[in-house]
Amino acid sequence: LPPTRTHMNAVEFFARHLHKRSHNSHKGSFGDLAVLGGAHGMSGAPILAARAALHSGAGRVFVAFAEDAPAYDSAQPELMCRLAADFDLDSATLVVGPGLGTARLSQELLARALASGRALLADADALNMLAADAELLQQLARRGAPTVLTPHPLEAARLLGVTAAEVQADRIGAARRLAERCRAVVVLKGSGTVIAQPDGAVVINGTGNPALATAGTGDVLSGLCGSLLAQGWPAWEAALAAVWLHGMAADVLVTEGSGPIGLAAGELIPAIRVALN
Ligand code: NPW
Ligand code: AMP
Ligand code: MG
Repeated sequence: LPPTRTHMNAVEFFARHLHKRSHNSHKGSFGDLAVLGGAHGMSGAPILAARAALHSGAGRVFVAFAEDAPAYDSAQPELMCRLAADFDLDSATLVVGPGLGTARLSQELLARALASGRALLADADALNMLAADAELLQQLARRGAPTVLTPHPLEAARLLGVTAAEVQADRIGAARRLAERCRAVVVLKGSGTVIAQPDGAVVINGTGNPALATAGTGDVLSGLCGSLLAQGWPAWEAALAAVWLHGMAADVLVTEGSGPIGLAAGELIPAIRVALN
């Protein structure tokens, strides 16, 4: 197996992969992203992901709600809100899962999303539905387009058919197994997030802190990573960059802001924007 890297040289990495915006670029130059989520009572999750995507540079960001689509997000009217059933899933890079629920309608949406030829990030309830349906999991592994999975330890455990304690006992092994089985880049979240490729390459992220242990931070990460995919970053580099930036934003907020207690996930978004710029 390739060696495990415990950190990356961020300055060198971003100098290589983050390109200056050309003078004549336009919104079409930075990709379209759609976040599919938001079953009844969980609209906040895809909105957080979409806001994170907007502020990390995607050209156009849609929120495709499974249910209860609002006309617009009054705090972020730049986002375009749609009902997922009416959305052309081949028209954008996709983040699937934040607050999506696992009902029949959501399963159908996930199957449609997996069939799209666009880059796709699966998180949260998309991972829970994949864990419960071998056919969907096969469909995932057969995808031709770039695919990223962002499980937390319990979501990874459901996918692997083990307990969260077993995942935590061998985080590198669990991330590698999932990446190999799903033929996708896997981001196993939690303190010391592990990013793994199907060929066994692994990086352990060095940024981030327990201020992130609050609802919605995973949704922000999925939107950020999806935004980089929409802007044309390859899956591996998008995952490494997103995890590093997300953790760095939390580190800056804790050391230069108001300390580790009480961070709200949405506060990460302007800090991610600053870190990226
Ligand atoms: P415990 O408590 O230790 O037994 P679930 P979810 C474990 C949406 N959201 N290390 C831990 O288990 C999401 O997008 C909506 C170890 C924890 O209790 C999903 O669609 C929001 N264990 C849906 O809700 C904001 C860890 O997993 C359990 C771990 C359900 O997602 C919130 C939770 O897992 C949320 O994002 C770690 N590092 N991390 C909104 N504003 O609309 C997690 N665990 O049962 O899959 O529930 O992650 O909350
Ligand atoms: P989720 O559980 O999907 O909301 O994702 C939580 C996010 O917060 C992931 O990016 C985790 O890696 C991060 N996170 C949670 N707890 C910690 C911690 N103690 N240290 C560093 N990152 C954390
Ligand atoms: Mg989550």
